[in-house]
Amino acid sequence: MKQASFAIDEAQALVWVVDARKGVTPLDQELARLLRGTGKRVIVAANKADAVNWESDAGEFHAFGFDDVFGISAEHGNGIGEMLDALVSSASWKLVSEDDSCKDAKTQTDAKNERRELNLAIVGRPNVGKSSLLNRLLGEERAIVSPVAGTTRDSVDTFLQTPEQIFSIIDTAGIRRKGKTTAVAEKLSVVMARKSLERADVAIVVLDAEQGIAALDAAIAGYGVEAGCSIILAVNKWDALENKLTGTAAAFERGLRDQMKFLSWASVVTISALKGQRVQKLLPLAVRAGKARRTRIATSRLNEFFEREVRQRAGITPAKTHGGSRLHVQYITQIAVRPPTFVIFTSGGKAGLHFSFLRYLENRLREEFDFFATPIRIIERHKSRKRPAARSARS
Ligand SMILES: Nc1nc2c(ncn2[C@@H]2O[C@H](COP(=O)(O)OP(=O)(O)OP(=O)(O)O)[C@@H](O)[C@H]2O)c(=O)[nH]1
Ligand SMILES: [Mg+2]
Repeated sequence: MKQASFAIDEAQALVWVVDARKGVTPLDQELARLLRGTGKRVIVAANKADAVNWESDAGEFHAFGFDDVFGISAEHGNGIGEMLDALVSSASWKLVSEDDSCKDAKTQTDAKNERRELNLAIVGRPNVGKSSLLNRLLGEERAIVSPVAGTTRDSVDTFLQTPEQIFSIIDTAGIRRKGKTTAVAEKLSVVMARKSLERADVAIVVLDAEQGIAALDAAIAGYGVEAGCSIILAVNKWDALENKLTGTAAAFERGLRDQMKFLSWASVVTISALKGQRVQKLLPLAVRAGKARRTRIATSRLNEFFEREVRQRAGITPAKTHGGSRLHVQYITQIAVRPPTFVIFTSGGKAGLHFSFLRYLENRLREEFDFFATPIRIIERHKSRKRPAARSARS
């Protein structure tokens, strides 16, 4: 203990390793008090988190009141990157108090922003104008750093620097049609899109206004969501639509949103890569969407929001009553960024938050914290009352 206290004195920040499988023990509570007393920044590393639930396993350790809690597996390496990110990104090495924690989170985002480039993927089915759009973006900005060959032979990353941000833009390679049927080319375009999306923060999904929205567009956009990308829907070839009236764009957008209901939160812009119309809107939107995607909300703020917007509102119930017992929400915490991922801890009743409840919560989270054009994930973590027995059965 003497050695430990010497190490604590010397340290700028403390990484406190707890056992995720055991959960919170009385000794942990004791230690938490001690560590809080040092006034130093404490990062809680909940080790041995299980392979599937490694993020949410850490959740109960939020109860200590430290802002940074990460589920990690020292053995498999899960979660370590996120934890190190948090460790090095903070400019202030003090214990974050309830009031300034949100300000700190914002500073963290800003500091990261300056250093990290934003990975943009331009995806879409064949011939919608992806390459034309990239060329137009580069032409408008006139600030190309250098084109660099991508990791695969098929796509090329281009770096673009604006005063605000460095972008790495992937133009998803087209498939040469020669000898290939349209059906094959379309299938391949999905494969290529998925490859680009894997590395992207923000996806610009290019659509063809002339041809209208196809099932393939929704499939590609869906993979973007699955990959956790922020989504901007760029309705291209707007110049080619004849007889446009004032309401045409709004009507098109309505139809588009109707066909892609799962993307109600995505940003939509009508553009012409050929003529350059509104192309200049894309990068600022991407910056905003990228920022939203890595926003971290302090647990204290989240629960204040939850109390005010969910718990106190009449008529909002998390789930149906089950055998006379009701599901209770204990608290909510954000366990990851890129994209923002939340865990809701529930107890009693039967696990399974209602779909409409989750939707309401997602919408309110979006409004409250400006999660612009980014997917949000919400995970339920249900605790039966007899937790220790369930746990030991697993190990
Ligand atoms: N009218 C009009 N035509 C466009 C626009 N953007 C692209 N095109 C045309 O659409 C065709 C395909 O453009 P590309 O930029 O090669 O499309 P792509 O998505 O990169 O195609 P692949 O790489 O083969 O999948 C070309 O003939 C372009 O001139 C636009 O805004 N308006
Ligand atoms: Mg192309």
